[in-house]
Formats: sequence, C-alpha cells, structure tokens
Amino acid sequence: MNSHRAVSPPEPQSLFLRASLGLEVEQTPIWLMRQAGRYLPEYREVRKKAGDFLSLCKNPDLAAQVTLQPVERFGLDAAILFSDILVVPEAMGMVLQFLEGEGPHFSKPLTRLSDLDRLNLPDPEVQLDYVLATIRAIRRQLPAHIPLIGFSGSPWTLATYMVEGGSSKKFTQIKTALYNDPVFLEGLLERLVTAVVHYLNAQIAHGVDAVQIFDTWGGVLGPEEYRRFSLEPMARIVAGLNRQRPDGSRVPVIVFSKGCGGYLETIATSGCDVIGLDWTTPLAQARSRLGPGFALQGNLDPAILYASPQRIRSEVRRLLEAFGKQNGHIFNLGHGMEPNIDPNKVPVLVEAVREESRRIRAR
Ligand code: 1CP
Repeated sequence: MNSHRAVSPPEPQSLFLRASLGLEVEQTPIWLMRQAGRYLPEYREVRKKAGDFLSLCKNPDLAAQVTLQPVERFGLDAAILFSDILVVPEAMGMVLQFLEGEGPHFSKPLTRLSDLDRLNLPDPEVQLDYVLATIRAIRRQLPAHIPLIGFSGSPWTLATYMVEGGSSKKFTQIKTALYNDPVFLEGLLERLVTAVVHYLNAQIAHGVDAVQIFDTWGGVLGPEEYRRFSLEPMARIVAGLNRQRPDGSRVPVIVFSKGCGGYLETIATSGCDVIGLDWTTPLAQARSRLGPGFALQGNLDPAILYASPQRIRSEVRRLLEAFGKQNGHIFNLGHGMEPNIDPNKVPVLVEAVREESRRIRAR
C-alpha cells in the first residue's frame, strides 16, 4: 500500500460545481447572466424601495433579497451575487452615478498617467464591506446545495468605463490611450489587477463558491491588443486567487470575454476552469478547439427569450444535441437577460434544458 497517497479533495455535489470541474452530471446545470433584474416585477418592487440602483447594491438585506428572487422563482442551479462591476472603480475613488435611462457615469474620467494618482487601492473589508455583507446575508438564506457565484469586471472592461466616463459605442478615448499612451493604460490595468485580486479573494473568503470575470468589451480589441490589454491582466488575476478552500475543494474561475470566439485558444492560457461563450461560437466547435480540459458556459442568443415556447425548446434541443453527452457544460445565455423579456419564458428554457439534457444522457 502506498502510504504517501495524496488525500483527494472532496467531490462537489452541486450540478454547477461538478460541471465547472468537468465531472459527470445527470443533467446540465443552468443559470443566467443578469438573472436578477428589471424583467422581474419583484425586482422592480425592491429597487423602488431602495430608491435607486446603487443604493440597492449598497443595502445588503435588499441586495440579498434580489439575488435570491430568480433562484426561488425558477429553481436555477446557481445564484449570482447582486452587485455591479463598477463598484470597484468607485471604491478606488471615482465618483459613480447611474443616470436613469443612460446607464453609468463617471464625472471625472481618467485621461493621463498623472490621473492614476487619484486612485487608491481599496481594502475590500472597508470600501466594499457592503458587498461582503451581502454575500454573508445570501449564504445565510440560500439552500446549502445551491452555489453562489461572485464576480468582478475584467481590468480592460473596467478601464473602458473609467477612461470613457461611461458606456461607449466606439471606445475612442481608451483606444487613443492604447495606441498613444500605453504606459498610462498599463498603469491603470496594473492597479485594477491588484484591486480585483483583493476583491475576489475577499468574496471567496466571505462565502462565494465560484467567481466569474466579466470581460464584456474584450471583443472590441484586435488579437494582439486582446492578448496584451485584456487577457494578460485577467491571467494575472487568476494566478492571484485563493482557489483552494481549507477542505481542499476548488473554487472554479469562469472567464467570459464577449465577442472573443476567435480568441478561445488565447483565453485557454488564462488559467481559468470555465470559458464563457457568447452565441457566435458553436459549443461543439469550442470543445474541439479547446479539448476536454475546460468546461464551457453558454450560449444561446439572449433574444431567444422573445421567441415562442416551441422555438425556445427547439433551440435548446439543437444546442444540446450538437454538444452530445460530453461533460463540462453549464447552460447559460450568451450574454445578459434583457429588461423587457417576459419572465414566463424562463421556466420554458429551464425545463427544456433539464428534459433534453437528461434524455440525451440516458441514450
Ligand atoms: O436600473 C437598474 O435596475 C440597473 C440595471 C443594472 C442591473 C440589474 C445594472 C446597471 N447592473 C445590474 C446588475 C448587474 N451588473 C449584475 C447582477 C448579477 C446578475 O443577476 O447577473 C452583474 C453581474 C452586472 C455586471 C455588469 N455591469 C457588467 C458585465 C456584464 C454584462 O452584462 O456585460 C457591465 C458591463 C456592467 C455595467 C453596467 N451596469 C448597469 C448598466 C446599465 C451598465 C452598462 C452596460 C453597458 O455599458 O452597456
């Protein structure tokens, strides 16, 4: 007998965590990006009570309540912390507002290297204590078998908002910086890497079971720029995370770079466990390019929820049939839920994923 045999870490029981690690599951787990939000009447109710969006994010009891709403209503396989990626730049000292109908706004965008002196490195236990309190409140109420996903924006995606001053269509300011003043941009990304590592490690310490890095705007970069300004900072974050719990279990990391189906082989070098896909890359093609070492998350067009129940079911069937019996798939949409979808379409999607994936596995 080999007395030096390593003690293997406990196998997770939840469908979501098992699929994240490529383990066998009896049906495909499902959660939805932006599963909490304005399409739910019960969300709009709580948001009204909070006053505005940012006040909702900063109220741990109410933020926990809206986190749980879609999980309770639809029986989803994971909860995602209700917050926003832009609380990190705010904690670094920028002044953030969400203007009604216009989205996020920073009053003094960063334009040059000397502006970086205005940023501080936040202690998540201090400036982001409300997020950690929300995680603890969720964990107290969420059934133990449902995992909680924490998240952050990628440094590149956060930097677009900090340099453009808000949402952008053309990314003129940040691309000007990228080509004319890379020292400024790299200095900003470096500070964001450090801030996000501390932030995600604090989320893990306070009870999230997995983390997702949202790189919503990675796809506006060409291949070389994507590698240098989006992927490399994310890889430094992944390398800095405490992914081993005291009991030896693993905290999976999901990287979601929207519009980056052409860069999957680059994303695979990030060190993540799960690669999120938008709806432009066929799931089976992604698997054959990446091999079985990565779980995949996605990837129907969110607009499928405007279609009829029959069409939703047939699209789910088509997607799952094409992927077949392989392990390592988490069902999701290819991006967030739109505020004007009919919540009654969601159970159609959830049931279709469960029925079809069970049927395919039973063959
Ligand atoms: O009016 C409202 O109620 C605010 C709408 C809203 C909501 C519900 C915003 C403003 N953020 C959120 C929540 C949110 N944001 C979550 C919650 C968890 C969930 O249920 O999934 C998450 C994960 C985010 C992350 C986020 N915020 C991203 C990355 C993911 C994505 O959707 O691409 C980005 C880019 C933001 C910025 C942001 N927050 C809100 C707006 C309107 C925007 C701008 C989006 C843009 O520039 O197009």
